[in-house]
Amino acid sequence: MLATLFGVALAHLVAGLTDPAASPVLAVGSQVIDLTPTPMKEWAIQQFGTWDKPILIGSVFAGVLVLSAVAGLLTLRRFEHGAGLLIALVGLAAAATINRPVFEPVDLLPALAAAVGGVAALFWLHRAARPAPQAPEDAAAAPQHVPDEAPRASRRGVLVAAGVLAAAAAVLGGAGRWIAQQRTRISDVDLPAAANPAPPLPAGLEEKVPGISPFRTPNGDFYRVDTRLTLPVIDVDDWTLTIDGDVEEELTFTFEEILAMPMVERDITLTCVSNDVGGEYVGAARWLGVPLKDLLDRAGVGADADQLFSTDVEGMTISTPLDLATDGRDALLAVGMNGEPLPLEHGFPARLVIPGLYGFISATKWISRITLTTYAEQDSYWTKKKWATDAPIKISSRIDTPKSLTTIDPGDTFIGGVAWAQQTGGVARVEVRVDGGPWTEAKLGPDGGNDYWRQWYLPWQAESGQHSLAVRAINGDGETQTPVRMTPFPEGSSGVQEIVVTVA
Ligand SMILES: Nc1nc2c(c(=O)[nH]1)N[C@H]1C(S)=C(S)[C@@H](COP(=O)(O)O)O[C@H]1N2
Ligand SMILES: [Mo]
Repeated sequence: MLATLFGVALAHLVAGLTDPAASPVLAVGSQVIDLTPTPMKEWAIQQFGTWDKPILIGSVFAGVLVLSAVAGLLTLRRFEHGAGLLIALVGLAAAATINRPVFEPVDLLPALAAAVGGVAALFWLHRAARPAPQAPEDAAAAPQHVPDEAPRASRRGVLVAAGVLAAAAAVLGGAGRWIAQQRTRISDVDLPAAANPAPPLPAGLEEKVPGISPFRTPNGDFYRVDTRLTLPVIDVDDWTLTIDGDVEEELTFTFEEILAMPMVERDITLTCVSNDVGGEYVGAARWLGVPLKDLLDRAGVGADADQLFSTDVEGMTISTPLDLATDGRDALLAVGMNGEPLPLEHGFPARLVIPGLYGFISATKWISRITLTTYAEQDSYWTKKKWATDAPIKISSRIDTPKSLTTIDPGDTFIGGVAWAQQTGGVARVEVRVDGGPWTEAKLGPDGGNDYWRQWYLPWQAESGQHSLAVRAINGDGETQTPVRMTPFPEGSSGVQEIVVTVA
């Protein structure tokens, strides 16, 4: 197990220098993600939330360690057998690496490092664990008699070797991570000012209503959803965005060329199709970017396309209905988020942000290509997995405070939260229902525009006992959030959030 740990850590270091996603455990983990059936993936997201990835990586690691223990036992009989099993494990990781959408031969270096490092460490441990060698005559004369000192000496040897390997593994693994992070130089990026800025965002309700989501989500708190287990390494000097397919002229932009285009600033709420009623996968930010229309107009969209098929730097694909992306809404190629370059987690150096559509059909991070094509011709990652291709964000509302299943003090308090209804006139009204009574109109927070969420609150005199609280929103077109429950798959959850709190 130690030998494996060492091999994996050495590989992680090498991956930090080549491509972090080619680190063996992560390559296998990504393969597992891609092979997991959608219902099971949704189940994992519901169960583990944002812990889904650490749990996945932990499980792959645990499996590898169990097999490594078997390799260790085999080594007791014959070194070659244990080493063979380790190499087979590395072979699996290499296969997963080759199977990635973007594969280059250098991506096999981490696996090679894992094999060499793992087997060398195993050999070393194996030797350390062997009884001290006897003089040839002794060994021949009394093979069954092992001197007392020998096992003790070897135990000490194993402990020392184990300690050295564990320490080396920690240093190598940590170094790999650090190197990978250093290679993307986000701080070197200077964002231009917006030619078309957004008005100042009014102060939110967070001062008044403790526990409510802040009107603007800080970048560090913004939810993250993607299929990646590692963040890509991006060199902005090498990064380009290509627009191709059914266009009059195929175009490729450098990051510098993108930054030189006129920028707009927009306040837009982003949410995930996997967000369950009352869930955390929603955030609101001020985005700086180039209108998607400007880029498409330059390339000249052909007559046949009905799909924007975008590809990220790793080959991940996302499809967007062309008619919706170009119907006049503020679809952006964003480079800035809340006054900073996009954080690496959120798509540095550029991503799409399209109001009114769930992120899985609109918000391609680390984007590198936009292909104008048709749904008949090309299926994106989630289309292949039978998720909807046309998925407008449903009218939604969430209770932030009080928290479900908590106990609060009796007396004057607030029920509060956020609601969103993009591309449908925004949130016109929010209503709260206490203990199944009548729907009562809540007070709305400041207006951040129709594509932005709205904070809301209702003063509440909490009396001792158990209470159920429900919320629903009504959009600018007068449409009320449906009470009909739907699961996130295949086109987003629906239903009214109802929570229970105890007042004592
Ligand atoms: N390259 C890439 N972009 C992606 C994804 C992904 O897996 N890969 N996930 C999408 C999904 S499902 C959502 S909800 C949003 C989330 O964006 P965020 O992580 O910045 O909140 O990104 C979208 N863009
Ligand atoms: Mo999503």
